[in-house]
Amino acid sequence: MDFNRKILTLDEFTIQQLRDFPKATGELSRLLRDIGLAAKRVNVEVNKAGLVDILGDAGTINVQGEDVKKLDVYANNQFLGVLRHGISCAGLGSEELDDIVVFDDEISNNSKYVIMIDPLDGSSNIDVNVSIGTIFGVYRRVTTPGKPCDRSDFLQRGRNQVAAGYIVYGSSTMLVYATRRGVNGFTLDPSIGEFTLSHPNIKCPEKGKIYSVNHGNFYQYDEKVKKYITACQTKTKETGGPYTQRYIGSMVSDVHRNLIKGGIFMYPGTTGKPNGKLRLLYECNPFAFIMEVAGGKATNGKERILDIQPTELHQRTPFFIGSKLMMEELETYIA
Ligand code: P6P
Repeated sequence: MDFNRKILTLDEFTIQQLRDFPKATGELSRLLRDIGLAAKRVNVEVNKAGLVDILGDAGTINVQGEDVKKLDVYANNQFLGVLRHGISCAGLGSEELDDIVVFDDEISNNSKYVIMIDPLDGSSNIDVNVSIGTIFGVYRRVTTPGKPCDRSDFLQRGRNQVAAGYIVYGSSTMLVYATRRGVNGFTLDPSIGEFTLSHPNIKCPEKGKIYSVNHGNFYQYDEKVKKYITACQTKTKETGGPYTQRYIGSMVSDVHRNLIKGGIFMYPGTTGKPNGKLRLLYECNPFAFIMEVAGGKATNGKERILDIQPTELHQRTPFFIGSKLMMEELETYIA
């Protein structure tokens, strides 16, 4: 019997990874499987969002001051519920919650990890059927297991992440996650209800021809950023172009596309929002970790995203991420 089937489920893959680390406790593998379970539940609702009355505002305003859509709330509760009842997570920080949630029970207090999550990013696109996603980062806690986790466990530099990933609820539903050993993508097979390995060992092409930015803010960007964007628009065959502009306003989809095909995604600071719009801890850090493992780069325009010491759970940062050589060209404009 062929025991080396190529089509591995997420569970089989994470367990197989354990074989390479016999001393591993399996906690991280269980954590990733828990996330996969919650993602499958969210996927069901996202897929039928157009059919049932789950659209529309939940009537509340989240910490971002944005209308909360019911699907945001549902997604947050799914991940919160699965992780709280799992055995691999001591607590969680979420875009949808003002403060961290400490899973203060004996098993959770002995867990090694905490999670930062954006349960449903791009939710403003829900009503118009544009792909949306979940983004998460896994940190080893700095406080001593055995006691409840605290805020210091969450305000860590992104380079401390042990794993990070995202789910894109699109034409197909994919879960992509990275550890320091590599980036792997799993596509949900609805016929068996399992994420199956479809994109092993993802590497971001060193060069691409896609640049992603909201041109609507162009005149609010720093002059050096404007110069780079203009350079992207005037690339020729001789200078590595021509480039194409792709931006759907859903970060998970935009960055996923550029990770696979090569490209650069930018959400710069503007005169109105000098720190940009995107959140460091649960949007930028996870993607920066994934992109670096895949061979790309991610900065705030001045320093490596993963080196930034956070001071607040919901702090924003300007964000530039993508193919190594494109990021290095950007740096010649904005250094
Ligand atoms: P803008 C979605 O609301 C989001 O947080 C990201 O997914 C996306 O990249 C960005 O905002 C889009 O923002 O200002 O260009 O509409």
